Amino acid sequence: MKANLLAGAFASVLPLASAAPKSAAFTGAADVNDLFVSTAPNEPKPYILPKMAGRAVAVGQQIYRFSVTGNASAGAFTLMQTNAPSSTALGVLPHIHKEHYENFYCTKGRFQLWAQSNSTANATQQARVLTQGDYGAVPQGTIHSFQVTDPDTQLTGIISPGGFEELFIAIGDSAYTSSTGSEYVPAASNSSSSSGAGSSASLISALESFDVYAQLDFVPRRDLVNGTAGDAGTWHTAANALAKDTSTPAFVAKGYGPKYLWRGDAGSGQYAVVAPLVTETQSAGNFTMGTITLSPRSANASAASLSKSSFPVHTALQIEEGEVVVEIDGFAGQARAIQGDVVFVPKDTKWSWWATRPFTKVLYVSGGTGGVEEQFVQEGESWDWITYPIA
Ligand code: KMP
Ligand code: CU
Repeated sequence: MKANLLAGAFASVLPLASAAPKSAAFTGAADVNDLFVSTAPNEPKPYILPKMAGRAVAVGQQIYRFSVTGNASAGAFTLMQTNAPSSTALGVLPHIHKEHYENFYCTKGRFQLWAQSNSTANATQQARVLTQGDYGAVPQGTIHSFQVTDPDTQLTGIISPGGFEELFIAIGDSAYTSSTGSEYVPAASNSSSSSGAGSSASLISALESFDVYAQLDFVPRRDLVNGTAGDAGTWHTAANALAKDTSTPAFVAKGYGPKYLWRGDAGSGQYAVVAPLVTETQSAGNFTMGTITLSPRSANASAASLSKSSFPVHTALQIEEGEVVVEIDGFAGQARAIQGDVVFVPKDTKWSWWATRPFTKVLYVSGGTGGVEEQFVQEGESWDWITYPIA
């Protein structure tokens, strides 16, 4: 049943209408303009947070923006972005989380990520240089640190369970606002506070109530060759597997992880390429994430087949490339989301989504199993390519 509903979403072809006027037939119902918000809401509801919008705080020169909060996802996950200039110092001193699984996705620029399991005896310290689309998994009990090394860098952080943003709000120097939407303050670091609480040994040691346990004896290795140290050898040169369990850190270079091709109805030209980064094997079923790359909705499918499906978990889509259209029950019309926008749909909400542009790519996050990628993977075939067939 679900399969039909989702296939229908891809196989339909209503002309792209702009949002229905508020005065139209849907008396008392919302329209898609009401989806667009300026901060993540305090309880789960459908919303679209435009690029660079949302609550933000400055921690030294780093700006943290919160697209999905613990409250907005009823505790499922936090989705946030960190923009910062290049730095000669660590972005945060080495530390562990006991309760939180942290995921580092490079939206753009470059940063270095260190990870070493503290739960596996004699685990090797890993270091990687992450560029756009690269990913690092930091499960509970992993010593980790990062350093921003390019001037236009954005980390996307996915943290499970939700609510970890309270740390940044607590240690932030100030709320960050910019009427121009500037990524960060274009000014040189000129005081000790500009490197932030995470760079002070005494301050980071006082954060245990936020699930931050400083590991000040950890010495980040600097012997990287071709962007990697530790289990070197495959970084950006050969396939990267996801971790086999819930406690091993892992790194997946863009395009080098496992991939699945989902083919829509025969001859429809509807495709999805799913590249999972976290499945239930890594997260104990607490969340899943990865990327989905779509072909545009076919122009010759039947409008009558447009239908919606729901998932039993909260879903967030961060648009990476192209344009996505969404229809969500209770909101008349169609909303569009482009690069940097985040779409959030609560569990059990009927919705459909599709691409208008070739090679539209989203980063998906689900608050558990049974989410937006599952049908594509289950009905899909193992696939060696980052793109879908040419016809
Ligand atoms: C202090 C901290 C942390 C920090 C910055 C601090 C911390 C942490 C992160 C982090 C940053 C970007 C991400 C994910 C996590 O930053 O514990 O995408 O995990 O100043 O304690
Ligand atoms: Cu951390």
